[in-house]
Amino acid sequence: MEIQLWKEILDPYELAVAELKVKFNHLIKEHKEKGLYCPIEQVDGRVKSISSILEKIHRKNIPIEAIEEQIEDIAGIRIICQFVEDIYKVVEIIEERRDMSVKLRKDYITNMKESGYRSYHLIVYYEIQTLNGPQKLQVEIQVRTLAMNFWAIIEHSLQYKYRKNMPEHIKERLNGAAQAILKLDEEMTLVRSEIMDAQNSFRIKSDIVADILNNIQNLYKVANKREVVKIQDEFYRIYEMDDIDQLERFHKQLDIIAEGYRAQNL
Ligand code: 0O2
Repeated sequence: MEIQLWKEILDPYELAVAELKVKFNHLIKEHKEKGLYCPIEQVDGRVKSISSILEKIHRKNIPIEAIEEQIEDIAGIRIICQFVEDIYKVVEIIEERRDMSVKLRKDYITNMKESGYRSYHLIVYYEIQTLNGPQKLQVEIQVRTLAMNFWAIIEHSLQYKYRKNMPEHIKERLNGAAQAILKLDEEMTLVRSEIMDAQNSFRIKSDIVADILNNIQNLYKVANKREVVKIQDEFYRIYEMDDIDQLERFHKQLDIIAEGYRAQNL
């Protein structure tokens, strides 16, 4: 097939990948802004390379006119989560969305592949708008944990290096690593609530600190400079105590002081 024709086929998939990355990243942003834990840690996407499509056509004996119907992963989105539980939450979110519909699910988490590969795959239909009108495309969404992703990336490069002839001792090592990843994800699940608490307190603390610094900066415009320097020193003292209750108390007092100045300047 001519390069120009490949471009015509692949361009809409580029658009689908770009749109979906924006949408899933926006979901992360919305969670953050509402102070909610987001089951999505990171989003990535790609359009399958022509050589990889050709390899699949050859391997699966796909007629050239059936590429778009039979190759379901021309557009690929990868969603990375922190915990295994988050994967199922993400699947639920995708199932409830109105801008895509699920065609197929493959749960390689409960049914680990022989290679040791684990991930949840969804094939969805997603519609894009082009000059020629709407076009419904298939997109593969892979959902996996950070640990599963680490394993899959390494194994994928080794598969590429060795093609079909991966040495037995490397296969064994990869299998051992896959078991270790399984154990790691299980261990992480056991401390999930602790980790989420820690991440939550970190977020609360940085929001309070940002608010305090903003208030101090505004005070410089309206209050006596020596007074503000004293407040600033008090903030550093409390900050170093690493006590969130004290920081919250200081935050409230500073709000009252700032409010007083605002009222005076009306
Ligand atoms: P790339 O480079 O990621 O695009 P097939 O693609 O024929 O092997 P099928 O039934 O079409 O199989 O889909 P399947 O098994 O769900 O796999 C699709 C994609 O999942 C693969 O795309 C990989 O990205 C990933 N995957 C599946 N099995 C493995 C595995 O054992 N190891 C790793 N690292 N990834 C895997 P492609 O086409 O291989 O390539």
